[in-house]
Amino acid sequence: MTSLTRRQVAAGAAASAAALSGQARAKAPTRGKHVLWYAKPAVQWVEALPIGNGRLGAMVFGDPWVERLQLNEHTLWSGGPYDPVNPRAQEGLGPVRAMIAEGRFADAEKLANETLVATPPREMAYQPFGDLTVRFVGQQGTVGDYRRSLDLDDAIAETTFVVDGVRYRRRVLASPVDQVIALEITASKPGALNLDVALTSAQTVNQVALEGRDGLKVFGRNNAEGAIAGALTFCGRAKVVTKGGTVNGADGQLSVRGATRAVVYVAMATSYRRYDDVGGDPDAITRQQIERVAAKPFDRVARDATAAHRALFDRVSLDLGGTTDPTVPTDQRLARNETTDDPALAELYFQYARYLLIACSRPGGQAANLQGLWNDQVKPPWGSNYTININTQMNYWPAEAGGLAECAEPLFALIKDLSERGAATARKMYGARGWVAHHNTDLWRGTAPFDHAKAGLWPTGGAWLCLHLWDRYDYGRDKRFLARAYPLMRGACLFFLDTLQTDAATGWLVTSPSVSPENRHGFGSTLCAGPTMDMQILRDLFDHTREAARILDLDPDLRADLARTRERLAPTRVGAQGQIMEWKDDWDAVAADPKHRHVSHLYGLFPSWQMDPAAHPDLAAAARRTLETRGDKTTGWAIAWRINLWARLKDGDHAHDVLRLLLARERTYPNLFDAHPPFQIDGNFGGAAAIMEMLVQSKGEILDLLPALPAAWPTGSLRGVRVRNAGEMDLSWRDGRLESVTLRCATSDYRTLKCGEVSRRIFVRAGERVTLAGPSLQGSARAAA
Ligand code: FUC
Repeated sequence: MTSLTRRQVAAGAAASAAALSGQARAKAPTRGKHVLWYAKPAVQWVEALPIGNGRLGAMVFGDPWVERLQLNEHTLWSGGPYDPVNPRAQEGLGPVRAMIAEGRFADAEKLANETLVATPPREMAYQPFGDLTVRFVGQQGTVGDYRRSLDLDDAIAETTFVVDGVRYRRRVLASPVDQVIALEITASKPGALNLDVALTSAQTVNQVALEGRDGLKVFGRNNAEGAIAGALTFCGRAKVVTKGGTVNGADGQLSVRGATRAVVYVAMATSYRRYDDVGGDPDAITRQQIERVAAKPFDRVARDATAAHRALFDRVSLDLGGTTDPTVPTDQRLARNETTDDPALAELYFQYARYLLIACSRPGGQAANLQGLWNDQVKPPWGSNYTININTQMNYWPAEAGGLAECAEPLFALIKDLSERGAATARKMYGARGWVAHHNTDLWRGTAPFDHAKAGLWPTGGAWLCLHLWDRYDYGRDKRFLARAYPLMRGACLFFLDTLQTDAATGWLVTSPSVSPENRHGFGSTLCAGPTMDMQILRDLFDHTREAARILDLDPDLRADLARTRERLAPTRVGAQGQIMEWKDDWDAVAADPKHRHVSHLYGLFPSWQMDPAAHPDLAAAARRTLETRGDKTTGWAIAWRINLWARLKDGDHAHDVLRLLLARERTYPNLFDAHPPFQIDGNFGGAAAIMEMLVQSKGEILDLLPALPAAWPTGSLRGVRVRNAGEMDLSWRDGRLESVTLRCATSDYRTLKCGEVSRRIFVRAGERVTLAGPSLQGSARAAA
């Protein structure tokens, strides 16, 4: 039994954690296998457990004497509506382009910093909302039987322990149904709960007020960011509902005495409505939410929240053949995985990413930022913003295949906003039609080049995001969605039709100014014309937009224009070292950092199919060379990208080796958050996508089964995975060979199933379920789905 004395707690949570570690084994989990659990309270933020409903989030610490819920609300960012376009942009653009064409890259960068980079240069930052603190007063004695867990199936964080023979239990959830965070505290002995409850803000301008006997309210204004004043108001409310005992408010906190059960509900909102509208009424919103939920029994609140979560979460299951030792806490499993491979931990990591995406990105809410929706710092790393030169895109890599298409809705809403704000940027900066977004954006949808030219002056961020619109269509084949997405894709194309430059030496069309994110090419800058990645992104954008226009029977002239322009884009080429050339010229050998974390020029291999080994073995071989040179040891998200790339190269064992780098303490925190370091959630999502990519890849009508199955996962199954052309698949394998595959489709069409050298083309009717057996893909049991 783990134990913790009152005095140790008084010495601080750090001491309590230390006291618990290394003790005899704590209580084993009793529920399903999708559980993160710990034998000690969280001390560091990256030990706390995340819950979220797509709008509200909390990190749960689980200290026995002082529970802390660090709170977030997805629209609480610093600053307000602003236009970051540099007023000197049109004056600087021509000279910067000319300097790049002349090879005067450092001069171009200097001038670009003065004339093209955003004013102010920094985007706004995602903010913490505050804390809910619950102090257990007057408790004495030793803590025993301590356990803190997060059940991914139920979406409930739980802390249990025993003091003086009384069992205490806390359950915390974020309800997408009732739009609150709820903390339930129970004691096994009637009347044993004595609690002080406080609600605080993390913003500078705030006030706390009591509301009646059992309510608290915190309200204020969001922080300014540099010269941009805070334009948002916010309001948070807490309400306590008890069984037994009394509740009273004094000195800005609520006191619960002698209760057997207490439930604290927290509602939070800001006045944000849109990037140009801050007229919401958070006071009215939170009042209504809190009054409504307080009238509902907690058990129903919990049941409804879990049901809403499971409606998404239960769609996909994965079994990699490992077993979970229920006596080993998750942080210890992570440590052990460094020496002994734990397939069940990869499984947990996969499902955790799906849990996180559901928790931080739901229809109607904001897209997942660099930290999803969990952030405790007013100056978070990189503003906890949307970095759209890889990170935001990676957040959504597992959405489609992972059965969470709805969770990508906030991304599509973000792209829509960017297309509106980015149209002004295209016009003012470039004198161009269409829209553009550079490498970063924020709640206010800034689309100018942020930070500094060497990272920010990259015009293809919005174009890359459009791949996700196409993917949504390609997976779901919903023409209404395509009709919604098409204007955004079209606008992205128009910008490039107006701004592509002709390379004097080759006649190719190139982007300029641009960068290959964020790598210096060895000639004094990152600035360049026509980096390989841009050309690859534009090839996809043009192809998908043409195909969308064809399906929707629109814009024949534009289609022809895109086809002509595409043929003139600078090609992806193989350089002197047998590598994919990162730039238009063969500069890789003189690049400043040959091990750079970004592998932008391999976009063509993943997520794109432009270097598909089956269709372009020469390019795939060169991509392998590039990957070998870059190396596998890098930051969290960059490791996750590499796993996907190795999977596309069909090297399952190498992909698995790299996955093990991700699933180690250097790149994963105790709460299984990805460590860039610091925490950045993209690696979680990229890692999950890679696990699926190792097991099934779908391209057009081709479904490649077990394309990169590592020897470490000889037996297992993946059920409910989504494939392109409106398909859903279950597959199982044994001793490294396919056992069976079942396909259910919502469209009637041919599908080619491939497994190693075997391939079989079958017609699957909409609503039908087809099962094929074994690695030879024989038989075809058909039934109504
Ligand atoms: C890009 C990356 C960094 C980091 C940041 C948020 O700039 O190069 O590694 O992930 O985004």
